[in-house]
Amino acid sequence: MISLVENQAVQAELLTDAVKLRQQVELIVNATPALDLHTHVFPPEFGSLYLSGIDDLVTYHYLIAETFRSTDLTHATFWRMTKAERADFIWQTLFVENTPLSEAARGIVTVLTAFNLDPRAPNLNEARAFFKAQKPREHLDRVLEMAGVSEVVMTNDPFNEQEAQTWQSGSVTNGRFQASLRLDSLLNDWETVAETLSRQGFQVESEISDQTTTEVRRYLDKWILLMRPVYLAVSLPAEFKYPDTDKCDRLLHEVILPTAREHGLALGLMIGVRRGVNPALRSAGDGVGKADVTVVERLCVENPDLRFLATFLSRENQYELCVAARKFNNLMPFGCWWFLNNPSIVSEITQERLELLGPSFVPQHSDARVVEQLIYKWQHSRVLIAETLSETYRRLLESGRAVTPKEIARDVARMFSGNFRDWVGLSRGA
Ligand code: RAT
Ligand code: ZN
Repeated sequence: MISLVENQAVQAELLTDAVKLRQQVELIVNATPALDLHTHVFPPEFGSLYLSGIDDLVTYHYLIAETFRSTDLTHATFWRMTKAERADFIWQTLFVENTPLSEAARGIVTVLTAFNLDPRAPNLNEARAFFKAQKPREHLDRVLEMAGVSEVVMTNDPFNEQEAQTWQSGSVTNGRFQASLRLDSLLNDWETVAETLSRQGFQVESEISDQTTTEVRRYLDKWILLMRPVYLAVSLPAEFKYPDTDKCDRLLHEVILPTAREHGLALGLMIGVRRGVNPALRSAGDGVGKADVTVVERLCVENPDLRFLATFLSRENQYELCVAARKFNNLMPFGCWWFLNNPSIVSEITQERLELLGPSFVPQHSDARVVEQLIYKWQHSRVLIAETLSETYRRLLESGRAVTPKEIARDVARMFSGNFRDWVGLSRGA
């Protein structure tokens, strides 16, 4: 990363020239470390959950969905292939027979270029050899450095057996990987969870009795102690209502909100997914739906002592989320989630948020699953955030208020990490 000019006089200089202003914004955005508040990456101690290298990159579920738009291959045949065969097939389809124009495909090109690998290669041999030669821990350090990411927040599911075993083995030590306790199974698939909890010796029933809520609470307390999450998180369907009359609502009211309160944990809400729209695509088969932003307003008004992080999947919900955040200072909008993480939409959402909220939001998270994705997701986002921010400062300059490099650095640091750290009570050590 480029180091910032430390000189006090330069830091305090008023940037009255639009070209110089833009250069400074780019420099500062590129040099400011980001705390990535929502990812699906794991450090190497999680064994096969640590995803890295060309086969994991090319078989990203975003690219699997795109591949089926350019092939006649059946889903069943594709799923019968090994991971390496799938990667070869996707490479051939999206990168050799077609031009990698989509954002997820361009991301692969950015990663290959970052490691001096040929993005026009006829096959994956060179890339495979390169990634195979890397030592996981050193490679991870290098990737985080290249991505300009100081810390990442994982998505941690205690109902995933492999993950649970790693936590229980006591081998989780990597300080740059923070945990977030994911509640999807609990809130969206209660019947399965009730069976699992019973097997683990918790006295729960399918019906949500007082004993059941006490036991679920005991389960969560145990995992909070083990994982030390920086927040609780859940993704919710587009149809999510609050309040409601279903089991999800009872668990939310009687277990999740009290747990967040008593542990002083923020609750992350990711709303608007429609799971399994096309089951034949498996993990690539989820879709989007327009949700109701007033659910978040109600959660905020009823729980003024709790802090909520929120992101919506539908483009149509973004403006309403900004307006809700203007009304509730216990609501922190974050990121351009999943199908929104495309240049045109990231620019639009970032501008909308700056106009309505100033610097009081978190512009981006990566949602990376494979560590090297951090490189492209942050590189692409930084370009867009710098552009939008420059334009915002330029308008301010036109109105008669120039900014200094010091002020820009303060704003960017706030958006890239400070807002989140303050929200969840993470120290500013990194
Ligand atoms: O963006 C993604 O990778 C999605 O598959 C989901 O993981 C989503 O981000 C989620 O956290 O549910
Ligand atoms: Zn995610």
